[in-house]
Amino acid sequence: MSLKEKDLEIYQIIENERIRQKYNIELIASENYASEEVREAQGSIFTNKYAEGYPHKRYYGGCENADALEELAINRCCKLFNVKYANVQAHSGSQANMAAYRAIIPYGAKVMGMALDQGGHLTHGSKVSFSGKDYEFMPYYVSKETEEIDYDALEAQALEFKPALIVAGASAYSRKIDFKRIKDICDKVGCLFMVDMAHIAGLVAAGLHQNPCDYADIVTSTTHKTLRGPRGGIILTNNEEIAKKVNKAIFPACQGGPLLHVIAAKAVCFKEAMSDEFKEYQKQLVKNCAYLCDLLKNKGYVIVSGGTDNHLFTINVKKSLGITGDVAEKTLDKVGITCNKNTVPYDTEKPGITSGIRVGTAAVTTRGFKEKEIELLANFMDDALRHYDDDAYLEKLHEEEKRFMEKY
Ligand code: DSN
Repeated sequence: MSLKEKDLEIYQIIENERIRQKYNIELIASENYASEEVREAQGSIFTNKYAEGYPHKRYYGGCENADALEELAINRCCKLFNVKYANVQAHSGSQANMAAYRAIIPYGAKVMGMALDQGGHLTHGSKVSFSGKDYEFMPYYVSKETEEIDYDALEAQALEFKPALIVAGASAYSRKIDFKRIKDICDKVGCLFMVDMAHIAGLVAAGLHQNPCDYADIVTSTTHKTLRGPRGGIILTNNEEIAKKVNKAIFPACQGGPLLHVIAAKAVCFKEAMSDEFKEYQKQLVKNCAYLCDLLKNKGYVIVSGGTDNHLFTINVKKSLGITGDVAEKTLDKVGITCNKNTVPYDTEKPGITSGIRVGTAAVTTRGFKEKEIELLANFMDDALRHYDDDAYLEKLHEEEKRFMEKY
């Protein structure tokens, strides 16, 4: 029997989501459309299997296929990121970060991470996340003038604060991060270096950004953003001792049995990410992002840091149009364009309101958007945002948007 016949309520909700995903223009920078093959692996019978432990060291019988699967996933992951050791069991980016911290620093250790309201991640020291509770985090900031990471200020701060670890990586930062420069700071301070490359993992895999594995002691990532795999996490390192500690930190310290069906999907995603087609996709998504950013700038929008080097940028809608990020997000929602409100550096609005919206092109590029579509998208966005208080107009625009998305 099919799900539709057995459980119509759930079937219907999934179907509604399929329709939403088909007709909406997805601009959330951390989302993407995984391939059918990734979803087939994730929906496979590996969901039935328990396999606590690691390949050939399990606490359950019947793990021969689980071992083959996880070994292949690890090998593909190491090859993709040119790194010696990979843990592919982390259920999410947050859990990857939790295990990474546990592996390399003691409770209460001093850590520096990018300020959340300037583009950092929740798990890089926010007081409402375990990270800000378990460790003594000190945020570092972007320059008020350039809105780019102020590496000199970071260095001065680090020399004074003397952290045990500096974390790099962001969820809303549109510029290339100079991992080498931060590694030099870590060496001066005598501390460890961790990179959370969740947002740019696809760009790193395609060789478009510095590979943090060349500089950091430990690298974490999710697999579902620009990497376009299933939702999940990975932890990478070139250091054998750290690798051993990471494995123990994931299991049994932070997690139980691995999600083998997700590991199967991760392995499929790693293979896809080694292809020429994937490299072309990454180049196109960066091109689309820069083009969309330029078009909006030419229409008078103020972009945080003035531009983008990756798959996302943040529009300061308050400076651009005098509206909040919350109003902008809701307005775009009304015309079928999905994005998220986002703080801008030194924001005066609360995190639930914000002065900005974050825009990413990973998902629309997967849908086949190129220059022509990006031009139409910029026009849609501009038209909608300038009519934020005209629901009748927005409704008309939404109908147009749906007809447009029919083709992709
Ligand atoms: N919350 C995710 C994002 O949208 O970027 C990861 O930080």
